[in-house]
Amino acid sequence: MREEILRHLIYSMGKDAGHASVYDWRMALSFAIRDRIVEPWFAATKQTWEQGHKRVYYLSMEFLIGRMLEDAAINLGMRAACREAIESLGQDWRAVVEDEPDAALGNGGLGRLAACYMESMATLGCPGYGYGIRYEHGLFRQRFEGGQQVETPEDWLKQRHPWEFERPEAAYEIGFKGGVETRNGKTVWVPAETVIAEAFDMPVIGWQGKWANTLRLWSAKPTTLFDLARFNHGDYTAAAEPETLARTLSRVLYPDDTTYQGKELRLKQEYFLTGAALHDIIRRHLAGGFKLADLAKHVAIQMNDTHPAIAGPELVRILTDLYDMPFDDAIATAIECLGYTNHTLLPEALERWATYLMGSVLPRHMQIIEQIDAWHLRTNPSRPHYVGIVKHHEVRMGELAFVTAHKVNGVSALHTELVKQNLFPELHKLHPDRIVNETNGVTPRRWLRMANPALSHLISDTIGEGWEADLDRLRELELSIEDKGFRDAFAAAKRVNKEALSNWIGQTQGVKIDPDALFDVQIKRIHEYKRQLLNVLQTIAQWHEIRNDPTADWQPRVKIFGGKAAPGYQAAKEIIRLINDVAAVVNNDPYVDGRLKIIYPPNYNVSMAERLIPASDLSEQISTAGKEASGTGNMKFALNGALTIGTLDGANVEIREQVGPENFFLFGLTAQEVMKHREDPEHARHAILESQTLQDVLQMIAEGRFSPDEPTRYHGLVHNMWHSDYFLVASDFEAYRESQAEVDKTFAEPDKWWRMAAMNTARMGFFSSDRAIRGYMTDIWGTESAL
Ligand code: 26V
Repeated sequence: MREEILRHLIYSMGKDAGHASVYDWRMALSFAIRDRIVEPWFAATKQTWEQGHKRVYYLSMEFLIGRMLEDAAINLGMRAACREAIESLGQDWRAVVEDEPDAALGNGGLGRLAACYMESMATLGCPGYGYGIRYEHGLFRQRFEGGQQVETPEDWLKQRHPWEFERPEAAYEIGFKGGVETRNGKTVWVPAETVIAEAFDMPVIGWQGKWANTLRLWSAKPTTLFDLARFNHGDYTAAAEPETLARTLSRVLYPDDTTYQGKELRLKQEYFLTGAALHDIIRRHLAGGFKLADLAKHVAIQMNDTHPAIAGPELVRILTDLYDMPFDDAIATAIECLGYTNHTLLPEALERWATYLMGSVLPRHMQIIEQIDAWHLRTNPSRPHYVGIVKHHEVRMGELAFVTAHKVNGVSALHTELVKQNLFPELHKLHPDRIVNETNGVTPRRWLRMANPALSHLISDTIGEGWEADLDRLRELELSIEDKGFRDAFAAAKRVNKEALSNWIGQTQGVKIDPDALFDVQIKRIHEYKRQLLNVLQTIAQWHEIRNDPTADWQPRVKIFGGKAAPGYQAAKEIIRLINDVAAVVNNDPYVDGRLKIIYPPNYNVSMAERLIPASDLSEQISTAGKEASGTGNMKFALNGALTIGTLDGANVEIREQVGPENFFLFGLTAQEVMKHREDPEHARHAILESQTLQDVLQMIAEGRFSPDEPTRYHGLVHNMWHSDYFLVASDFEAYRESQAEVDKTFAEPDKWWRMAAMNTARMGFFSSDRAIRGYMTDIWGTESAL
């Protein structure tokens, strides 16, 4: 490795060791690692062609990848060798690894899941491609100014990106707008605008380098470079206009996963991804010498939420308009190929496009959507009149995806039931076998082996190697849990991680924290339904109690928050500010004397999660029941030996089943009780009146105790608590507080705590993304491993 790094430093970077920066070293190391990926990558591609394996295509507007260097090194089994080599060259390993910017091409859970699934498909030898957009700017960077979120553009492509290969030969023209004509009896869409989708490929290497797949990201380019006539006239800005316009399509990721907004650019991005992907899929299929009638035998296409749901109409359009297949055969083929994963029930996040917009941007697709809707009604005459794809001048993308897919899946057992009962009850009745459950999973390579070396070594020492690809084997740890030596080692591994985190927080936040304190962590996008507010209200209550009895024996705690708010989501931004305001008061309160600290490092991302999760004692999974489709952070924490305080929501339900109810801090209303509670318009007032503590907390906020410079700052928030409280923070407050008290009590009994923590790790095997992908392969894709 040393030789190869030096070779790349000189010949790929054009630097000699004496003048190389950390960036140069990182590039040289990345290229040296990349060289080892190329061979298995070619081999996998070749085998897929030769053996005619069925291919899976995962279409997603988001891939939240994070850093790639260390992950690739781990999967190739060469992290230690890389580290030795780089250190022998006088460089600091962590500094080199951490020089890499996160590839943040996603908002949160849905995008990170796509990245975990790509890694598991490669690990399992499931021949597959991810298709996405090569956003020039990923998710915005977050700073705090006076406690408030400020967004700045993210710039991950400013430096060279060593993990991608540009493929100028893989390019397709993508059209928009224009009209539909009939020529020689054939329907022809004549677009008014076109752009080129150019492919950039990233290899995705599986565990032990046995298989590699491709993540193909599309970048938008103009069909005509610039207007030469205008340029020659000296009008340089106008000459570059077509270029600027085209590039807009892959310029930035939409940063809002909260509320659906019917923005034309977003619809264009969605079709840009989907159109390019489908052309590529069809080209590859035909190049293999297969017939279009056999498409579904060779191709499975998964739609990650409805964002690529134009795939149904697009496939029908290609098959009918371009290849003369009769409509009924085309729709049958499309349905056979397509699967649709639903990731949210929140009505405000469900996509609906105004028919005038769809008709203007994609006129031919609009016709086909109407045709599909009519066909569905014709073939399902009992369909109620109020059900359909096009209703009230809107195209409902969920219904479209449902009708054009042979399988629709939810992402946890509870969520899937709610998809059946609440989201698509009528369609479910018409197609009772279509909805299936595929509970989410996370890749143990990144989220345990890579992020938590201390615990990984302990696991390998205890049960031997190989658990990374066979996570159910963690159960073997149970045999050691009664062994005091093992529990001490488990606690020691956590302690190492907590010390590292304390140092990092000291350096970056300038706050000193005690590694012996209980580390209580809530990291995720800021959403009202995720109830960071509940957490901060309980924190205030805790602070108040300490102040009232400063000499009592309080369990020291560090409350850590992380997460971004969508730029336009005012309520979420207010919660961020409140957390920071409370932190400023609590962290400097002499009465508290360091026993309660609130830390909110800005710009939470995948890399920060990798730091925080292995160092956590308590995982906050406290959403209003029925609102969190699954959660995946919850899985990463429990796998790393944090205990969960949580509601019966999403995958929490299954985590609790797996680890055992005695190893989980459960509180709060159930999904059914939540619905019942909402029937009482005064539920919040009643709940607040029943809790003196909550009244006190709200009173302090309203009086400006945390915003002395502007006492009225949170009047709106407090008013909303009394009069609306849609997410039932008040109704769950006392239960949450009691549960937190139970946490403190348990943490004070290390013997009990570490038994519970180790049980969590031992029983989390089910939540490997390998298990999830196996489920997709058998239930939805009909594919087998090529290994
Ligand atoms: C919706 C929209 C609306 C249109 C504009 C852009 C945009 C981007 C994303 C979304 C959907 C967000 C849905 C989502 O991330 N769901 C999360 O999916 C996770 C993986 O299944 C799951 O664990 C989380 O519970 C769920 O909130």
